[in-house]
Amino acid sequence: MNYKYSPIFIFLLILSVFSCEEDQETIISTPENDRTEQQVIDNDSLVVYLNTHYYNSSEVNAMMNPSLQDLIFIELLDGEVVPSDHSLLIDNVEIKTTSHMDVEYLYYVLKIKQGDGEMSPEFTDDIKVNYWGALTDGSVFDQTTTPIVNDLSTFIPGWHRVLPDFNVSDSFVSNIDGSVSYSGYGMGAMFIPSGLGYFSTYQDGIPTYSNLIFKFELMQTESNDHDSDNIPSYMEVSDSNEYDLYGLDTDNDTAPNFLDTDDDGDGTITADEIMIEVYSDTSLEALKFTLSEIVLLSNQFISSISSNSGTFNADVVTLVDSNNNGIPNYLDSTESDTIE
Ligand SMILES: [Ca+2]
Ligand SMILES: [Ca+2]
Ligand SMILES: [Ca+2]
Ligand SMILES: [Ca+2]
Repeated sequence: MNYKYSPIFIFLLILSVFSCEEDQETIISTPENDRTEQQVIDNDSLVVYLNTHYYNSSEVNAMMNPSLQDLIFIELLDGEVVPSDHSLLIDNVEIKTTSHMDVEYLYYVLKIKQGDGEMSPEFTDDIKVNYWGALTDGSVFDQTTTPIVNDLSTFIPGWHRVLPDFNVSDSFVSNIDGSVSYSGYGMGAMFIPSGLGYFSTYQDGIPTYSNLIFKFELMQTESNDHDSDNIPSYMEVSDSNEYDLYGLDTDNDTAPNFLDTDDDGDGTITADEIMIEVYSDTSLEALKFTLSEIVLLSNQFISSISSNSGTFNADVVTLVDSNNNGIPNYLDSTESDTIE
């Protein structure tokens, strides 16, 4: 049989030609911009924006619960002065610095309300938020109409830095239509360079290397322990980068610690290598008081309070180090005592 001219051969030949074309496309695609160079360009453009836009400061600051729509950014036209009761953004934003992918970034936060609730999210926690996102040319690429709940760790790096600086709301009421109205929530805006956003990745409505502006309302937060090993995820991050969940894999089994139930790979699950004391009360206030009276050692922490059919629970976790080598049992594969 002559394979050379068989339909299958021709089919494979065509397929291989297409594959080659695909490979060529990959090769000629534009290389990613240098992060440090891009940061300089992005920061210049953000500073221009903040110097040429003002907001309705008196009005929004006087509000109990300002909404996303209440905060308005207005362009300062050539020769115009900032109207009274308004403020130029550059005079009111907090200038922040952070390191991401070995580059020093500047970003800017406008704090309207800190938030009256006690809790602030860790970047690994679930958050309930309303937000509005736009480019510096004013085009809006995304906005919520009702609050969404999402895992903050899945958001862009800029959000990881900004949201933990705000507090949640301190009260809410349920409306007749089933919706919930929050009061005393944290509210503000962030102005972030592309390197803390999507950088070279195109998103719907967001060209590559776009600086991003977000307004947000932070309603609630809930602690995440992605692998349910009783070590909250914010404590299972890289030693060198507090925002890197994937950079810590103690037992090198390719499962990062925040997704690994046996972090040191010694065959005893993490939950059995730490000590947990459960505190319960039917009164949340009473439980909080009890917890506030506990003097915590440096190897102890209190897990977040959960509620279960009328009872409030909190765990006091002790990271036991049986052989006193400075490494707690759950991260020490040489130490496998099980604690009951
Ligand atoms: Ca965990
Ligand atoms: Ca691991
Ligand atoms: Ca773990
Ligand atoms: Ca273990």
